[in-house]
Amino acid sequence: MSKVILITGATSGFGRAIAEKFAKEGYTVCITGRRADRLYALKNELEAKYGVKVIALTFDVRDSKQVAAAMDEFRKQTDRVDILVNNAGLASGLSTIDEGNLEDWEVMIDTNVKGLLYMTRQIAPMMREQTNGHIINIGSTAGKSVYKNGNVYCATKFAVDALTQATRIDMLPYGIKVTAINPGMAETEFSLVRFKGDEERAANMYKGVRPLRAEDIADIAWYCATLPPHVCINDLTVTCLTQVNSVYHIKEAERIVK
Ligand code: NDP
Ligand code: 8X3
Repeated sequence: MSKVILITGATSGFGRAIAEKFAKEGYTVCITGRRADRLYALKNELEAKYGVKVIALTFDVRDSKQVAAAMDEFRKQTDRVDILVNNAGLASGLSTIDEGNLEDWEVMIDTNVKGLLYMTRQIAPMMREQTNGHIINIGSTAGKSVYKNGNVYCATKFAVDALTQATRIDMLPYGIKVTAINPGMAETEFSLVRFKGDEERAANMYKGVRPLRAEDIADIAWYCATLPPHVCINDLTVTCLTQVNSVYHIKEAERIVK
């Protein structure tokens, strides 16, 4: 029987790349997100390309009832789960606290923190029953150090860091691995979403930089997921070559090359 991975936010960016990587390696892949058209296009593509089973579930991670209904459907389609990747997330806006937009705050907190919790609450008991499984939370360098105007987004990623540590403690007796992958700058739809569709502003973020690609994160997730049973990466921070942390990076042109 093939192994099963469940990925939130698989309609673009890291989640999509992780779905492709694990499908290619023969996993049954459960892809989720709100955009049904993209989800079903990806399901068809992966099934045709790799001959694996793909379960597509359309729901909003912010809604605990939708999450519960989708996970009921997931359990109808498979009786096990090997990996949960809590990836769905976003930044919305970039401003100082005193000028922050309350709706942006709600969206980030509800998606990045509460969505991750709702999913974990549904899937951790399955893993506990199996006494086996791996939860991979996508954090961020923004969850390690705070940057100017990053306030609430950073706070949600600090929360992901805390919840990853807490989940590892709670799941320890059951042999469940819990890993945080904390990427730095990566060119996905992240900035387009943060800047609400402003393509020029989004593209500007990566001007003169060679950022991480979604496929880099997929390869790292694969590495973390395929270590021997007794080995667990707890926390992994990864940036492109010219980034130190969420505060400091240089442009490619500033790099000294012989
Ligand atoms: P993308 O915008 O490309 O992908 C985000 C994914 O999350 C989409 O599939 C989107 O699907 C899904 N999503 C967002 N909101 C919801 C929701 N309410 N319910 C269900 N799914 C949702 O960005 P990335 O791939 O870059 O982001 C993935 C994760 O990586 C996020 O947690 C982000 O914070 C984190 N990250 C990103 C970095 C970067 O620089 N790109 C660096 C560090 C961390 P849909 O819209 O269809 O619902
Ligand atoms: C995304 C990376 O630096 O834009 O988490 O916050 S950053």
